[in-house]
Amino acid sequence: MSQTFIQQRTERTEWFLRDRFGMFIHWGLYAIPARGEWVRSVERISSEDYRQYFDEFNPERYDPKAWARTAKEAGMKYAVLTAKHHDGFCLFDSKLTDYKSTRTACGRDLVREFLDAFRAEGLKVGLYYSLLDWHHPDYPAYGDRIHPMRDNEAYKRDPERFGVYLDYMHGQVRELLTEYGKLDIMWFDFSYDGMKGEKWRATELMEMIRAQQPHLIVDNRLEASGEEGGSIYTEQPSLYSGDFASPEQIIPPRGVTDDQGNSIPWEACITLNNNWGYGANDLTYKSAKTVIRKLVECVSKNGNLLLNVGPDAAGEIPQRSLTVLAEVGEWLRRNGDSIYGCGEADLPKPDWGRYTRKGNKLYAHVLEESVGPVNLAGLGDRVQRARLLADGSELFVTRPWNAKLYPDDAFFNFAQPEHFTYPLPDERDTVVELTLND
Ligand code: H79
Repeated sequence: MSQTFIQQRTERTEWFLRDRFGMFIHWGLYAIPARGEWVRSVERISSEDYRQYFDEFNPERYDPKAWARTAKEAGMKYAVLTAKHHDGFCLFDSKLTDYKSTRTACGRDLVREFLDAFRAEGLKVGLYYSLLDWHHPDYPAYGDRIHPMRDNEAYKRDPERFGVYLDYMHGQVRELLTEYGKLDIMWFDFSYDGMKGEKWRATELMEMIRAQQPHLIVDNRLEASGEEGGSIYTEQPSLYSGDFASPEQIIPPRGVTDDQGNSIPWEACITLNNNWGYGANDLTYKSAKTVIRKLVECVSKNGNLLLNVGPDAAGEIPQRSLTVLAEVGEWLRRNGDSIYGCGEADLPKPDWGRYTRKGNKLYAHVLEESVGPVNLAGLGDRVQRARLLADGSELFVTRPWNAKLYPDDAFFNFAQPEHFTYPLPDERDTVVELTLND
């Protein structure tokens, strides 16, 4: 039974593991305070005080077609938008609440427009849906570890009524799965303390999801993850273990495997600066070089990168994010063959960078300039030819006079006749395509 489950997971995630690079979009009322999507919790803001942002919300420059072009040109293959974050505000026209974008001044179903625009660009689409809800009157508040009203006794709630919230939550997921066409990913967030697994009625939820959209892939956050356990890391996952692990703000040092050492699908979700939701004063952006190298690191460990943008209150992706994404896309346009459809090489990590691999194509991501020939440890006479991936130009597999001590290794040079000093053609990541004999 679990074997079948893992087979199904392998089939469902095939496109996902091929696509490797996606866009995460955190957007909601919290774009107005512009201090991140946790602002209500961090500053213990009541629903009443948070109401001003609902009354004000009117993102007139929301142009999802422009977002979709940005994602596409960045080389991203899929995108995941927050249909509802922890604050409970819905970016879709749910029949189950008035706390939604269609009841604000903007009056638009932001989710539907997002889905239409991204599908039109040929991108796969996913929705993030928060299991937590700081707006719903039946979600635990007083005494909950992170609810904005955790210290306010007036927000003591009847635990018997948690079922009312669950009906609402399940109902909204059903709406998203039945009223919005084919989705590719559902991204639930998150389980903590006792709020995990069957506390969410997770089996029932997953049965509904699998019945409605069997191809859909789901993250692993209906159950506790990491040090708290979680059965996706075993060979006997439960129905709600999900299809992929979701390390957040970390790239797993050794990739992600189950407890038997089998690789399992995973996706690192990472911010471009230090916030998911728009942070007006957060200018701590990663460089394109860092993003490129982190994407390579994920793929070299069999993982995906879901890179976040936080559009502002007007509906625009911040210019600094656009600049970084454009540069990443420019690199991917010429070097994407070393990312899409690739995975780990099953070779030790080289001194000078990383490997990715697809069949008999081995991609050397040279991050550090070498002195003399570049060493391909253990590859002996397995390398047929070497090309600079960015332009297809010939590089030189050699048996250098000064490397006779290393008969089990292969080497390549960037020039012929051989040189000893090679400033890298792309200091962000110079990719060399090696064709292997086997
Ligand atoms: O949606 C994004 C985050 O809001 C959400 N997951 C990603 C995808 C997330 N939920 N929980 N966490 C992240 C981890 C919790 C971090 C916290 Fe904190 C540390 C909560 C309180 C202290 C970060 C720092 C958030 C507020 C202060």
